[in-house]
Amino acid sequence: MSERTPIKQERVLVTEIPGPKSQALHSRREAVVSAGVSSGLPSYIERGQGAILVDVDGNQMIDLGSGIAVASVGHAHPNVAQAIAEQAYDFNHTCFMVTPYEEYVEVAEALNELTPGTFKKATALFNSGAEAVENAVKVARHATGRSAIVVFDNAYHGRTNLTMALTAKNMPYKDKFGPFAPEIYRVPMSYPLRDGLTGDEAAKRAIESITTHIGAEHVAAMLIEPIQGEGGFIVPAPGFLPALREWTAEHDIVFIADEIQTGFCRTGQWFACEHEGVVPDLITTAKGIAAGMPLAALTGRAELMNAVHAGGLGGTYGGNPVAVSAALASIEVMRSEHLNDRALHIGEILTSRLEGMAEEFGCIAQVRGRGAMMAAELVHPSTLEPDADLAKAVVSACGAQGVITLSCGTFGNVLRFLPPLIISDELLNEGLDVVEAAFRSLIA
Ligand code: PLZ
Repeated sequence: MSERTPIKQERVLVTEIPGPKSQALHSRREAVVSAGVSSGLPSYIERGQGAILVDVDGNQMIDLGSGIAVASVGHAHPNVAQAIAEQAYDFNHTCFMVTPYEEYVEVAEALNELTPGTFKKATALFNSGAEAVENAVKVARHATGRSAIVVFDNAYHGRTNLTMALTAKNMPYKDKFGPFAPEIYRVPMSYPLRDGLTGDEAAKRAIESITTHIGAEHVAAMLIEPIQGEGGFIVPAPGFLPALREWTAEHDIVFIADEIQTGFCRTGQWFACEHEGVVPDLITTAKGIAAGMPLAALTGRAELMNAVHAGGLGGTYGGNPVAVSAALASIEVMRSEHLNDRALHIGEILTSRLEGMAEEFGCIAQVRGRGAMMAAELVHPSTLEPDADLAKAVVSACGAQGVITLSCGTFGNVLRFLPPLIISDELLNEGLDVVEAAFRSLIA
């Protein structure tokens, strides 16, 4: 394994992207893979290291998406790769519900310590973000005996039946996939660019909606992403989250922070809630936790987590030994390589470069985000009318030049950046040069 040649951290284009081998693989795939699963950039990947992905044609691409905020410690980090390999040789599976193992317990200890809140906590492990969210709802309903769940405009929480119901956007997530789970209520989010409200005003609006339409006493939980991810990297106005946290506490409503995209150093804190000192009752994590191994967690107040009867939570693979070993190695890398500081530094570069582009190109209405979770919202100049076509065109022009970027947003008009937190300034700036050139060529 260690005999592999290191991948130089540089962009190298040897063919068009996608190249001929990728194109051939793509035809093969189209014959056998469900058309319901699509790929943004159909360049087939052979290897990756750090912030570079190498495709089957030998193109080295700069990854500014980290596989949607997952490869935070970089691709194939040697410590993580070694932990995975060693665990694979020890054992791959027992099912924690059948016979347990220490690494699961260690991950629970780490999560209970790292997540906000000094109270006694407990953790349960799962396979995917959606599963962690589903279990958060199960725990909140079980512990409170109430059924209503409050979610927000633009929210994204997953693709399973319950989490589709929790997710806001119809296309592509929900269209014709219903009927959906009941007792889910959507209220307005704070979206400073589009509603112009302060955090307090936006919180008041949301609370009024809950009080009028549901009644606080029926609400089991309020579920919120501290910075909305798929919905458009929407950072609520300051004070919005603290006001909701306070109100939910007054009404014994479980406050659940979905930190699946924002967690694990992504925003320059272990968890994005910490930027405003918000302490959730329950917190869901996944993605960055295990550098790409499927692992998700639900962590929170012990009295809630332990209210559930024995055997009420679980699953065959949840907290798989290889995945938890990868998580322990990843958390150690985050600590030893000071990835919170790196995320803040990356955020400064992204902000100044994107602000520069906003000055030059009238199509950027706002640059926002925190740390290494930054975005530019694209509009038709001098209006707030979303320009989804431009976002799509920029992503595709960057892809063709070997830079992987992502779009998001309720209106599909947000260009987002989620680079691996170990990316060098040089490589990040080179990626952003390509983004800037894409804007220049498309706007002309
Ligand atoms: N909660 C906040 O960001 C996953 C989804 C990509 P899973 N986001 C990427 C797509 O189109 O499927 C996500 C998230 C937040 C929950 C989830 C769901 O996590 O691991 O994809 O189930």
